[in-house]
Amino acid sequence: MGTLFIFLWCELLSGQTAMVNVQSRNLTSLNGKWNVLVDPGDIGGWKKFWIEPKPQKKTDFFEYSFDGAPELNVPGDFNSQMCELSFYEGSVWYRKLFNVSPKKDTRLFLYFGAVNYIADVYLNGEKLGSHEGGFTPFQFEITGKVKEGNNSLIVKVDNRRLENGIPGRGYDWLNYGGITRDVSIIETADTYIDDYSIQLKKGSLNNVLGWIQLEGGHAEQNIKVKIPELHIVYKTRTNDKGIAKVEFSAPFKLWSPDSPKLYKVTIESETDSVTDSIGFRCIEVQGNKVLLNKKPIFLKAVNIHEENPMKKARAYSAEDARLLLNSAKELGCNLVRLAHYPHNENTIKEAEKMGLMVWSEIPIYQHIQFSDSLVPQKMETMLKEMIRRDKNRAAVIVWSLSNETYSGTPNRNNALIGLTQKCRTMDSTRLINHVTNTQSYVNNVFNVWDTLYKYSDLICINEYIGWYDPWQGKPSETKWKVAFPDKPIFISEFGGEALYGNKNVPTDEAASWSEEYQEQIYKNQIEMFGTIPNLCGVCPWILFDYKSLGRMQPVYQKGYNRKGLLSDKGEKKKAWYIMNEYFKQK
Ligand code: GCB
Repeated sequence: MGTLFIFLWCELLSGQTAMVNVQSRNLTSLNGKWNVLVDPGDIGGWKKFWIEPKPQKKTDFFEYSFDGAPELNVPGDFNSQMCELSFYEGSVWYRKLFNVSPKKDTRLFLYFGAVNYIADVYLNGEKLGSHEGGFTPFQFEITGKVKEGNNSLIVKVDNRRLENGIPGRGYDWLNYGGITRDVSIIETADTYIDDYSIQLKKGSLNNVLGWIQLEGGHAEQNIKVKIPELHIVYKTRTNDKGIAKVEFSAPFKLWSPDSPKLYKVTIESETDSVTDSIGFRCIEVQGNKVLLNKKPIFLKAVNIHEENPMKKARAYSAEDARLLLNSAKELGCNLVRLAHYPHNENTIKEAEKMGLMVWSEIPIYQHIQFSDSLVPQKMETMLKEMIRRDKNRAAVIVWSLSNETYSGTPNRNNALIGLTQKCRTMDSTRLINHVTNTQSYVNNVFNVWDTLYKYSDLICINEYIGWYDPWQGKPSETKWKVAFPDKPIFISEFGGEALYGNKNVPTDEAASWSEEYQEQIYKNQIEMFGTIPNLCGVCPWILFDYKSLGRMQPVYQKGYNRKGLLSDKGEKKKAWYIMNEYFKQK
């Protein structure tokens, strides 16, 4: 087995406890109603009976109880489910009672799709562990800890912002807290298929290069990878560490937005078997172009937050995903930038089925404390968790590692350059980007530079000319000075705010918040796009108006960022039609 291959595998899995890849697993859902105790004063931590069973004697002091406590839906954010928690940032304790009958020679894991932001997890009064990070999955092995019959699972969730959190203290979206994604029990064989990577080798249209990892006492086993539709039965064997390299070729019909082909892929060991739906495609940058399956592609993108505008809640289900993604399709997109954190798995899978490429990012956003000693480790863990979950999804073409971090911040460059290198060793097959707004716009000359661009496959620029910055000449005469002029340029954000229905008012001032003002920004931006060298795509900010505590303009915003092309009720603003027309022409 090649040393390079072992290195890639190790980078991705190192430091992780067993983390069962949940695709096609036998899952027992713990979704549904959970009892909750809201804990604004943080007393649950020292009143330890919160995590213990009921008092035994009548005289036992007993001030708090999950029995009879209010209920919240899991998955779901707590802010949208109880009006007194609308803007809450603090602790909420959740409890679920459940029954299991553990079988002999099987292992059980407790899986959380995501909890925002810190989760402390207790099973039958015993602490299983903690997890930090609001948008990636985690799990604990509960074999031998879970009892036959009744069990009590308690999760303390704390969505308070932390100075050294990721994201940090300041961000422009609602801090939805809670158990926001699925909770399940996974049952596996004693030695089980823990994880696998089955994707095309970088630059190839037909060679698969990947690996399989078994976990458990019986490490060395015969393995088969089957793709029935292509009559593939690839045989290999795991080594004494449970690892097998996978390398074969096949005449794949490639995944693309026009033809989002997925194959049923089964991996069989002697003790276990899993089935996944996998697409095969090749994404690369050559010179100043982005190539999908070796053909140049213009990235017609839109930014999306993980919020269902109709429910005014954190999105999590396949239905929520379809609402957001169908709207992106209708706009004419072939790519969705899932801002600014990894979105739920349903979104990735639905996008993959409907032929939308996905840009996935970790929430290294603006105010990160790079000089805090804990931050580098947190960044790396989040990156690993994102890649681990979605590395087999063909739709994901970009790992984006940061957004608008400040170039003058101490340790920022070292931390992010290091992270980029780690990311390339974990997965070299996708594009890796940083988004910055290290720029100046003077006398109609746009100057773009940032050390991070050297390490980024695309030059990704967020700019809000016409909104935060006034035009300084004719958009069609904008001049560009770009460091690293040979790379493709992607406008990852642009736009301005308008309240839907606010029409036919003076259009020449931003303060009018009119649809016409926003429409004009889009017209000007499109003229300017014509001046950008190596433009490979554009991505308006944003698809729907969305909730944000920082947006409290009392007449027009009222707690919403109004840069949506669609209102929070899904109504099309005038700018929507401009963007739709542009994408049709591209
Ligand atoms: C940005 C940020 C995005 C904001 C947006 C805005 O540059 O990347 O998260 O929400 O601007 O609306 O100002």
